[in-house]
Amino acid sequence: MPTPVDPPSDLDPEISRYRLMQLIRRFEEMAVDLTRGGEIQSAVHVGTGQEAIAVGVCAALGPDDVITSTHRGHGHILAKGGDPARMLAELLGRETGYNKGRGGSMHIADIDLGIYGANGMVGAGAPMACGAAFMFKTRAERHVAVPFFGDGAMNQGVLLESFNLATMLNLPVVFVCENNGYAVTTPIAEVLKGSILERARGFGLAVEAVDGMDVRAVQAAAERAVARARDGGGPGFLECATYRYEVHNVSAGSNWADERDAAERQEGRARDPIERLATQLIAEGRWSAVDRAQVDAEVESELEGGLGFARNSRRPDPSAAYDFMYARDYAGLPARGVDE
Ligand SMILES: Cc1ncc(C[n+]2csc(CCOP(=O)(O)OP(=O)(O)O)c2C)c(N)n1
Ligand SMILES: [Mg+2]
Repeated sequence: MPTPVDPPSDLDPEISRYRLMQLIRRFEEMAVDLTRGGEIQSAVHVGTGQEAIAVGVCAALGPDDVITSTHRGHGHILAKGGDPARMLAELLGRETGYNKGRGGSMHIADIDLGIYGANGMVGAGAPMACGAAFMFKTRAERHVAVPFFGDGAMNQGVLLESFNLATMLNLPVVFVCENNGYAVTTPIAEVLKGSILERARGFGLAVEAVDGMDVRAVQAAAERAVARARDGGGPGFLECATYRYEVHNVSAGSNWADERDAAERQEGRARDPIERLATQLIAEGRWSAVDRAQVDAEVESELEGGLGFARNSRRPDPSAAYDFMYARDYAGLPARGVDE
């Protein structure tokens, strides 16, 4: 799959961003259905509603820039060029998956694409991105590292340490906070003192608040922050206001009720980033409903193909469940037993 910075040449770049958001939306809806249906056996955290942040930010990145992601990482991974077929295979626990079926949703990574991993530990991607940025700086490479994280992660000490490190060392990092207003079911306003933006500004980060439901606005803000960081102008911080459509996570057999206010949920959905971009493109005379339906059909067929690939792939043999878990399984490292 081409990376978003290298869209199919026949597509208007904005239409390719629509396509990518739609791919993420339908991938995650499919993941939810497969999980509720029992075919995916681990929990999935989906970011339906939040697609514009992943797509807008990754549109500002090049192939050598890196991202770190979260427990809600499918969108980031797809936006940086991840292969939906291998991702589905991973979710279905197949050998052809990104982690050979041993990791599931929260461990998908593709180092060659600059995807330094989804991450089940809230906030843990931020210091990893600082490490990557420190490497770029040490090697005098003009690349940028972008950690995505949620509003809840703003209360993790490691985030604050990362902000300090990034400004003290003037690292090429752009922190991207996806503020969906909740950490699991806790409204962020009940647990975060002060303001997210002012907290980041206090560390000397160049901050900007952006409508995370508007892919154009996200991309423009990301381009400013990435260009500054790339030129040695210092780390940045984007607070992207967004809304998560689904419950916090979905797992087979559990059916969490959504405790959020119905009017709030409706309001969140009314800001839909995909509808918004489609409406803009059609109103500007650059696209038609027919062309949109064609792109949507292509997305469906790509995902159906990916699901077929995943379903037809082998499951790991249970006796090999621990293979590839430890670095000793990789070439060049001495073989060591699990108990050593
Ligand atoms: C260090 C750590 N603490 C707690 C958890 C449990 N946990 C998983 S997701 C989550 C909420 C995270 O909220 P936020 O950062 O806003 O991300 P969102 O889920 O809203 O995308 C929590 C507390 C965890 N995975 N890691
Ligand atoms: Mg949140």
